[in-house]
Amino acid sequence: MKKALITGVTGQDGSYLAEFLLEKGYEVHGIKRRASLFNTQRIDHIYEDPHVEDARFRLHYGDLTDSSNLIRIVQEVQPDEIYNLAAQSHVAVSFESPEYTADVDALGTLRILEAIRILGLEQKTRFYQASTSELFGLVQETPQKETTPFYPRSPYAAAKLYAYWITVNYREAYGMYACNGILFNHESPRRGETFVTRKITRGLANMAQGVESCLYLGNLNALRDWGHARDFVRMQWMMLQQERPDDFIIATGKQYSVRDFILWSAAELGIFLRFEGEGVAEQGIVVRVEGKDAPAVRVGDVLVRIDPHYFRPTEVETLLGDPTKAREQLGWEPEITAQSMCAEMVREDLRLAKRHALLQKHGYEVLLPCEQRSISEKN
Ligand code: NDP
Ligand code: GDR
Repeated sequence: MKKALITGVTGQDGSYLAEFLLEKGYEVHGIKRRASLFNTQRIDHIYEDPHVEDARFRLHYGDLTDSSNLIRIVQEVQPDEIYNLAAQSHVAVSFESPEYTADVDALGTLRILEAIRILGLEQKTRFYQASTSELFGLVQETPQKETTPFYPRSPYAAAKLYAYWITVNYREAYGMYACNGILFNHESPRRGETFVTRKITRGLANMAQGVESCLYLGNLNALRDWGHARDFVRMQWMMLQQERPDDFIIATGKQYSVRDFILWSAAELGIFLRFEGEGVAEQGIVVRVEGKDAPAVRVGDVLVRIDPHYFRPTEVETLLGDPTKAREQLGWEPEITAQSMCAEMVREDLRLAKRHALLQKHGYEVLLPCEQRSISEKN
């Protein structure tokens, strides 16, 4: 039985990858951080009681800033494959916590590579690094390929640039099987609530049910190549099954704006919006409401407003990936379109919003966590 170790197992990708590897028959170990509240919501459904002798899913406390802890876990698990998905992954937050972001995202990667080397596992353990399209930042070529020059535009991207090159370096210096997956944005109903897609689907679903009153956003013109996390974790595994390690772009090859994503999400709820105004005065106004999923919305309501707080000091305006190498060398193709992913996210957030509204209606006091309220949300 193959053993995999996943850092960031409690995150969006970690949860899908753990499911995927368990289905493939792996023994899966995950590193979770100690938190003052439970933080395993995304993996609770696959959790196995560790007292069960043949449990195939095990969690270890750990942190990418703690090398002795990482060495001990790698020593204990002796993994065939390590997927390094843990990161401070929010670009806007990285401007607020640049040093911590560098510690986790850049040095954290080095710490794992060193753990493999110190323990003499260079020939046994294959390593996957969660690299990112943010490396292209101020894009030098469109679409972006494996050969496109990098130009990072945030502390997050600069930290991930170090992680990218240290992974290449350990492959070349020590003959390790180490790969970078350069992933473009990928989303799902499990996406963190402060990334733009989830913020939109959750915010609009809440407004449709009368749980929130307005969605505040930043740059609506940003263009992204959005895929589904489920498609993308499959490719992460495929990259470690090749004869030789290599780096690949993982993208859909299609590009849409944040504004497009808002319009799709609203339409899925039966709400039709028109954008009026320019710059920070731009607003998304309801022009038609159809169906019964948006009982709290009226024609003329302003559902979307711009808050310059969400503008970034340096923005990545446009990203579009060319996944030709992944298709030709690995036979990988994304199966889920951005539009159907958006619909899936809206349906799931609508289910949560309906539950919330129902509890409120029956007199239960339910508060949105402060970070989940559009108005007070920081990122
Ligand atoms: P998430 O933010 O959902 O998950 C990040 C994970 O890292 C969480 O499990 C988090 O733990 C964990 N983590 C954060 N800091 C530490 C730390 N110091 N030590 C140990 N664990 C830590 O990210 P995604 O699942 O979306 O992304 C996975 C990886 O892929 C990340 O490295 C991200 O940068 C990268 N990436 C993501 C893309 C995307 O579009 N989703 C695109 C390209 C790259 P906790 O749950 O406790 O917070
Ligand atoms: P990104 O994702 O920065 O591409 O990083 P995010 O969803 O945060 O932003 C995408 C674009 O939307 C614009 N935007 C807003 N973003 C947020 N979060 N909140 C807003 O209110 C808002 N309004 C407009 C942003 O300015 C940006 O242009 C994600 C992360 O998963 C990274 O870890 C990963 O490496 C990259 O994708 C690829």
